[in-house]
Amino acid sequence: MDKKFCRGCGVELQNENIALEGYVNDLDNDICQRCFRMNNYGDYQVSTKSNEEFISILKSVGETNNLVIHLVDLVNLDKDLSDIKKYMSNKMMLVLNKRDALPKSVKDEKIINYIKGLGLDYIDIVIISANKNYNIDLLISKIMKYKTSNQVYVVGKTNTGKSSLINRLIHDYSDNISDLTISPLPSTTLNLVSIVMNKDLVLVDTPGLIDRGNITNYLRPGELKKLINKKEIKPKTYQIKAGQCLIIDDIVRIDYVEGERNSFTLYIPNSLKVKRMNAKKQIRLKELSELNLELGYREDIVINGLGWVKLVDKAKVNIYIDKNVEVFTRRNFI
Ligand SMILES: Nc1nc2c(ncn2[C@@H]2O[C@H](COP(=O)(O)OP(=O)(O)OP(=O)(O)O)[C@@H](O)[C@H]2O)c(=O)[nH]1
Ligand SMILES: [Mg+2]
Repeated sequence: MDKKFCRGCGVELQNENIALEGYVNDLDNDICQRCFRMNNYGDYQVSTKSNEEFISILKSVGETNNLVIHLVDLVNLDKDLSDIKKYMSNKMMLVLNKRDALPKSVKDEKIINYIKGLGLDYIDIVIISANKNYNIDLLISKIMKYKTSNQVYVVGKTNTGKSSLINRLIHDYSDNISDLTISPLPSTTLNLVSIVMNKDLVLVDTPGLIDRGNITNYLRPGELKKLINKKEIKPKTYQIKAGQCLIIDDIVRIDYVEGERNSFTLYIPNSLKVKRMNAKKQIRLKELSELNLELGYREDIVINGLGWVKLVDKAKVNIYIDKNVEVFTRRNFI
């Protein structure tokens, strides 16, 4: 019998092992049980596929001459930009998603200037929101302008919103009734899924690369829900003196070790609770891995998958966080 693939995530369907991906009771179904449960009950199951499989899928995209859309999440910009390009030399357009999660006061121009400062090579850059339908018309016109054949791929890190974007395009620009599976968990899409938009355009969804340093790999599903930016992030500013610390939920602690009175502005999901405390009197989260950072003027502390903290003055800080989560500094993004 011919192989059959799930219409939601692309995995090969099988009716032999309920514990394995792609399981369906009946091979007449078009959607695997994992997608069905995610779509209907919000019951999320983590995938067991490896990043190596996803990398080889990306490399296969790299063997085509088709236009590639590199999708990144604006809240996790620097890390989402990394790694993807080394697997392909296709003509590539950079699309920055989740504009709705950034404060409205930030101008798109400022974001574009930040990207230009990184010196990356893309044929064009577009800022969009797949969920809030921002600049989607502009994006589709650019896809039609740059495509080199009928096939256009959407690639990126996991959770950047590739499937959400394609769903948006399917619903607004085609008669196709397909629905790709989306979820806040890493690795929702498991294989290539081709969507016929019309006779001139086939969009291909791909599994996102897993970023080992991203915090979403190390949180329980309940905690993960708090990280979803459903609305615009409301930055929280604290005036901090050396000797004080900020504790963000049970996730991360930032101790201000040395420096002048400084302003710390947090760009993190609104549902996370922040406490400012006296560092000496507080032992909370000190059991986590400790990282010492030294910041220059106008730098951010970026916590991969969570958000960032904007500082104005020079500072020495200690960060306490899960040892697998990547934390780094960059010049102020906004
Ligand atoms: N705020 C906001 N969230 C978005 C947007 N687009 C997608 N999301 C959310 O991002 C999460 C991941 O979306 P998916 O479409 O599953 O991401 P993906 O890139 O296909 O992920 P993989 O299949 O794992 O590679 C979901 O919680 C979406 O609701 C957007 O424009 N704005
Ligand atoms: Mg997906």
